[in-house]
Amino acid sequence: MMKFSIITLFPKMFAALTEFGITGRAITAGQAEVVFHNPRDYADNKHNNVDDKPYGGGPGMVMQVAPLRAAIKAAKQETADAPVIYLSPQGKPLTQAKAAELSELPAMILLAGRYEGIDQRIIDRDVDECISIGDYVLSGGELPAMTLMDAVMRLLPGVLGDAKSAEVESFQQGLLDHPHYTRPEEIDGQRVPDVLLNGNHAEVEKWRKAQRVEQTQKLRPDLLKD
Ligand code: 4GM
Repeated sequence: MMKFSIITLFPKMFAALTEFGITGRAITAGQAEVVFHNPRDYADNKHNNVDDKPYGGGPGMVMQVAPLRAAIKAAKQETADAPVIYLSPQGKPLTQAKAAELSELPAMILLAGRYEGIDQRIIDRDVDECISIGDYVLSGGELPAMTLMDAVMRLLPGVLGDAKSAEVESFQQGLLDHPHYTRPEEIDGQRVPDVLLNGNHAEVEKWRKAQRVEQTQKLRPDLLKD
């Protein structure tokens, strides 16, 4: 059982992950648990504000230390020695290898920021690791947190069927997937490759491997560099 503790101002966004598909089933089947801590619940002012103007001026707002630190503390009390991971464009890139590494942990605390970011002192003292899902900026860390959770959850034992588990291994070999086809054999003049119709399993596997190498060479040659 993997426990994800999420620090977010918008816990409802996570329904996209917790209520649908393979990730939803992982939770109902007890392979993963997701709990939320909302910094808003720890705000000390009467309007429950959790942001303030940046020192030094400039546009936008910054998430304050106190409510964020209180939410992290509450998460830590439930999950001793879970790393605090901040989703940020400044983080180390999320890769399949990183997801596999994280899937070995019993728990993690994911910090999803809003506004222009969080006070640096949270990063300096409370955050163990910064992870980025790619070189672009989103309006909050929730989608990056869900992306990381999905990548990790599908690697947990029993979450995917045996067939799907083989697919996971395929990316871990550093190659793209091969093309897929289903019925009918021909549609609008487009035929399924003959090799897939012959029932020769060894030939099919050989073709798929060749396709994976070819697709990777054509679409992502950077993946073949080493
Ligand atoms: C800027 C600073 C993560 C933006 C702090 C978070 C993209 C990623 C945010 C922040 C994010 C990423 C929130 N956008 N590339 N937006 O992983 O928390």
